[in-house]
Amino acid sequence: MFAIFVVGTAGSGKSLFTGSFLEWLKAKDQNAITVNLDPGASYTPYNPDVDVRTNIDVLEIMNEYRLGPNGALVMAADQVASELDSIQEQIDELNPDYTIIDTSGQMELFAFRASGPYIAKEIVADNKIVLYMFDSIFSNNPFNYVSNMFLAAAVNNRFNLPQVHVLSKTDILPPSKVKEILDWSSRSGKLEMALESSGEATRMLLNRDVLRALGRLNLTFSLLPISSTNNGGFTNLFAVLQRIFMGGEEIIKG
Ligand SMILES: Nc1nc2c(ncn2[C@@H]2O[C@H](COP(=O)(O)OP(=O)(O)OP(=O)(O)O)[C@@H](O)[C@H]2O)c(=O)[nH]1
Ligand SMILES: [Mg+2]
Repeated sequence: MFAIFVVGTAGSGKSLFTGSFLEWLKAKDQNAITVNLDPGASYTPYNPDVDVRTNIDVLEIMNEYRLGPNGALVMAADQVASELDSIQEQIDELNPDYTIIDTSGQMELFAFRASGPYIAKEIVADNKIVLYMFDSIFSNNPFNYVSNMFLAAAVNNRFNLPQVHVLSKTDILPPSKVKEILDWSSRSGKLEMALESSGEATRMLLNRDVLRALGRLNLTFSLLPISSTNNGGFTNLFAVLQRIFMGGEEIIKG
């Protein structure tokens, strides 16, 4: 089984991708399922095969422990760890080849508390990857793009799994803008030039240093462009996943 943990900033397109990629895989006769690990989701654009909300109810936590919405979400995220056996059992029963795992809306609840990395480590799978989403809209200027690289590096540091990076919602931006972001992702010189042409000297220097530090650690991120509304880029993404599946290849290093 190939487990794909979909991680990204709030609203970056994790849930829609989970649903669209599931349907795409099924249309290709692949045996795929979805797992919702986001206890705070009130709606998911797919019907999860396995769902933490069955046993974890954020509203109930708010009432029982007299917590506000954020405190309850934190507690709910921590409770996800105790669901591991049940999640594993349900996945095993379905016996899929691909398991797409949608994670918390607020990325820090999944990536930076203990339960997310614990679940990712303990779930039994032949291959596991983190699929990190760069939101097209958020990554649309060079400063935000560098921040997103930094977040992707932090996620990699937490999970220590092969990480694939996608640029989501590419249908929203004009093709020339998509190309510009893809150029930043494949050629850090282009990104430095974009930072420099901003005219914001102090901010530029800070971001350029962050970018160079990531480069020195070999953490550069080649982005695969996708769209979950028209399935753009899914064929290419699937080919990359299959290469990892076959070869155990790690592609954090761009
Ligand atoms: N046009 C377009 N819209 C998208 C795409 N992917 C997601 N969206 C929209 O972006 C918004 C957020 O998408 P979600 O899939 O809910 O994002 P998410 O990361 O799961 O969000 P949270 O779980 O709330 O953090 C929704 O309105 C989606 O319809 C895409 O590829 N193209
Ligand atoms: Mg979501």
